[in-house]
Amino acid sequence: MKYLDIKPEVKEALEQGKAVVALESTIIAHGMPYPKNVETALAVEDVIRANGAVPATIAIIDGVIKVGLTPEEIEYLGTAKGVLKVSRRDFPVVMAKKMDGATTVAGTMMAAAMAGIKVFVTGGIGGVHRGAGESHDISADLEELKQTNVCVVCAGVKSILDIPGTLEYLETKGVPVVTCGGDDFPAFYSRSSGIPAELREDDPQEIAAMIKAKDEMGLGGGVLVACPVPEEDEIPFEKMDGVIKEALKECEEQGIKGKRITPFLLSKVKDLTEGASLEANIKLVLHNAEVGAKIACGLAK
Ligand code: PSU
Ligand code: MN
Repeated sequence: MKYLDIKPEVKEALEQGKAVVALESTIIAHGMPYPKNVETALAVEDVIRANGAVPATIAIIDGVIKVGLTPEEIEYLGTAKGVLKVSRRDFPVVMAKKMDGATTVAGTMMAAAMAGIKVFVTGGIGGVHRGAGESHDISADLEELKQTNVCVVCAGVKSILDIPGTLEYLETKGVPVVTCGGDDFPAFYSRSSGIPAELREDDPQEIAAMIKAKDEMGLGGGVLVACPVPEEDEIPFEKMDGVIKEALKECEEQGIKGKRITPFLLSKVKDLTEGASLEANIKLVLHNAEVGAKIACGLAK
């Protein structure tokens, strides 16, 4: 496919049935300030390699989906202006107009599936927004998890969203949700969202076995693995609560709508916590990378 360019190292690993882990680029272009964004992206790739898998960071450059970026391309994305946030509905225009794009969870899942990558590591996914009953604001990430066969490893869902609503939606769509390393479904910065996990499995090999069983049954769609942030890096739920209420209030006051809502809330939270959230964010992604690489190795066996 002329829109897909798989880096030689990644292509070779896939052909040989080796473990490959996809990584997203929204976190580089929109999620963290320079130079932490580039440093983190490279450090995450190192963790994937140290755990026996090949990293494939995914983004769109000049209207081509790059599966596996060079360090120079990561640096470019981390500094370039005007990089679009690309979810499923944005691909056609970005390809046709040969634009640059950072892929969301939904966008990265699509690209990973096209390349034949089964595991994808990120920080947090989008979900059902608070007040979605009125606004119908439900992230395309959830629909993608329903239809695209990729395992997404994250640190749960930020409480800028309606977390119970997000879990209900995933259940309705038939998406298996596994918590790895804690009794409760995690809330990104905080180890617990207050909602007990329906399914806890701490062994990445067992998670790989579930994914294999799902594939052997011919069930489509993804799997969501949620790993609580390491204890020493967490920001307690109560502490984040005030920050998130403030961010939601400003979002409403400023009349932010559509695809701009999530980036607005994320950057507000970052400002209000004065950098503490950034450190937690980096640590949780590195942790997810370790779990994701182990699952990918389990699948490659
Ligand atoms: N939530 C986070 N961090 C993120 C995102 C969400 O905690 O970086 C980004 C991801 O790229 C996700 C996207 O796929 O936001 C969801 O945006 P929306 O709500 O507009 O679908
Ligand atoms: Mn939305």
